[in-house]
Parts: sequence; structure tokens; C-alpha cells
Amino acid sequence: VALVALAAAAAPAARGYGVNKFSFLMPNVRPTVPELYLCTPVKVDPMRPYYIVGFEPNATMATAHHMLLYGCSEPGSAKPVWNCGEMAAASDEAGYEASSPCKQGTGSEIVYAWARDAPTLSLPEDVGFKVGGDSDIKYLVLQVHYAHIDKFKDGSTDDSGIFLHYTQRPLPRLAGVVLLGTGGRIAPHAEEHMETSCEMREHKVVHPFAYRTHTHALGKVVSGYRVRSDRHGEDHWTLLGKRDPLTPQMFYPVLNNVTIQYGDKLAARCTMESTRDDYTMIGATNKDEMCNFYLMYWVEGTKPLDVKYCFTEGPPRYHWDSAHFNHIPDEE
Ligand code: IYT
Ligand code: CU
Ligand code: CU
Repeated sequence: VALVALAAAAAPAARGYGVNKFSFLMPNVRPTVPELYLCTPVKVDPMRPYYIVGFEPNATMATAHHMLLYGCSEPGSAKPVWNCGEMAAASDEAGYEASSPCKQGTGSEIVYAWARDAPTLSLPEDVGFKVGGDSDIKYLVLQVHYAHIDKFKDGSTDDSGIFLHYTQRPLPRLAGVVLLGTGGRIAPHAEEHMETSCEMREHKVVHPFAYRTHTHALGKVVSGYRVRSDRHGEDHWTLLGKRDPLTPQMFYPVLNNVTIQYGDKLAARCTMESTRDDYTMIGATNKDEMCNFYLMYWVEGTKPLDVKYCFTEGPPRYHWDSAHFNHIPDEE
């Protein structure tokens, strides 16, 4: 039974083009400290593009807490494996050089996220992430979070990773990710709304199909919306995604299939609750917070959106109501 289930899960989706697989796995690493984040890179052929159409995880939650796949213009290190947690710079006891997944200050985006035994993610038909060639993604970097290391005590090694399903046939629809987030701070013993928004200023029709939320420990709920103003200036809010960010932080299907066009706004809100005695700032460590809503989409044509980020200053300086939104939804 297990074998049949495995074969069914691995069977490629019926498509009008051939799909190959690239095994992008950790090169048999041996984590020796808990809560280690390891990264490994692959350079994508700059001579011709590839189109990633699916992500097949090779991991179990017994070993890997989560995996992220980054698209980089330059990798964070020249090493085959390095220590790349959010706070990698702070710790280097693991025997691996420490730096971020993509080289700091250069192009970086999250292309895929896995957690909690999530199954294969297939993009919609005719949709792919363009990598290599003249695209912005020159390198892919795989990040694996190893929370527990007991199973490595006997000397065994790990090859967690992702089988990338790809085609070389140019696809009519290109995938991309927009990252909505905030700066700011959370007051002691307070509930805070961290809010962001931006207006679409590109003449493209954007089809969102998946979303991912990310906060640290204080996140209660994260939601993302498309906001469309009618000719009377009334805002209409359509929910794209909403989650408890402490559930597995992977990509989930959007809640409403709508398009985003020139003049629409994207908006996201993180409700945070602090019982701490000090201010909590945006930052990389567990003492800090983050407020992120990732939106994965496709567009028809040869380029995804130029805009990859939608950040505001966050509280106390930025809130939706001071940004002249109306009919702002309640958190419920
Ligand atoms: C300050 C903040 O919100 N950092 C987030 C979002 C972020 C992701 C990428 C910011 C930049 C990036 O290039 I990719 I500049 C953040 O670090 N989020 C974590 C990962 O570390 C990416 C997450 O899991 O979403
Ligand atoms: Cu993790
Ligand atoms: Cu974070």
C-alpha cells in the first residue's frame, strides 16, 4: 500500500510538455548542534532558462523542521554548505561558515516553502518559475532547518531536499512572489496591528494562487487582501489568505481567486500580542518579530512583476486608517 501511494504521489501531472526532475538535496550533511539552518547552492545555466513547475519534497518532519528554496542573484557563500539561519551571523559554533542564504544586499526571493510533511506542490498548468537564462534567479539556494539532532549522533548523514520538476519549453505564464511586510515595533503588554499596503502600478493582470505567512512567537493572525476602490471611493476588500502564523509556514492555496490589476492595492496585516515587559522590534532573532505575507502569483507574458516587496514602516507610524482606507475589515 505504501508503495502504491508513493508512486501515485510522484506521478507527474498530465501536461502538454515533458517534465524532468532535478534532485536538489543536501550533500549528506551531519548537523551537530540543534536548531541549525544549513544552506546549499546550485548555479543555474545562464545560457538558457528553465521553468520550474513543481516541487517534490524529499524530507520528513522527523528530520527537517522546515525547508525554504531561495532564488538569488548571488549565493550567500561560495561553500557547498553553510550555516544560514536568520541569525546565522550571530553564531558559528556549528563548524559551518555562517552567512545568509542569498548574498546580502543582492536580489533574493523565496520560491518555495515546505513544512510538516507537506505533499508535492504542482503549479497550475502552463505556469512556471523562470530560472537561469536572462531571469533574475541565477542561483537557487536550499535552506533546511534541523531542529533535532539525536538521529545524527550515530554518525549518519542527511540528504533532505527537493526534486525540482522543470521543463525547458518556454511557458506562457510566469510565476513570481510578492513579499508584504512591515518594520516597526510592538509595545509592551499590548495587541498591535502591523499593517502594510501598496498600489499596483504595472499594467499587468496578476493571478494570485498561493500565500504564506511568517511571524515569530507573538503572531496571532496574518491576513492579506486585494483592495479595490470603486468610483465613489469606497474600498472593497477581498481576502486572499488568512492564517495563524504558528501553524506550518508553507504555501497554501489562496482563499479567493481574483485578479490584481493596475490601480488595485495589496494589503496585509499581522495581529501581534505581547505580554513582554519591553518593546519588541522587527529583527532576526527570537526576541524580535517579523510580519510577512508572501503572495505567489502568475502573469501572462515574458516577465513577472518588477515589484517584489511591499513594506511599510509599521507601527506606530503607519496604519491602514491613516493611509485613508475605508471599510477596513475587523480581525474577527
Ligand atoms: C525583516 C523581515 O521581515 N525579514 C523577512 C522577510 C524578508 C525575506 C527575504 C526580507 C528580505 C528578504 O530578502 I527572502 I530583505 C524574513 O527574513 N523572513 C523569513 C526568512 O528569513 C526569509 C521567512 O521565513 O519568511
Ligand atoms: Cu523550522
Ligand atoms: Cu523571521
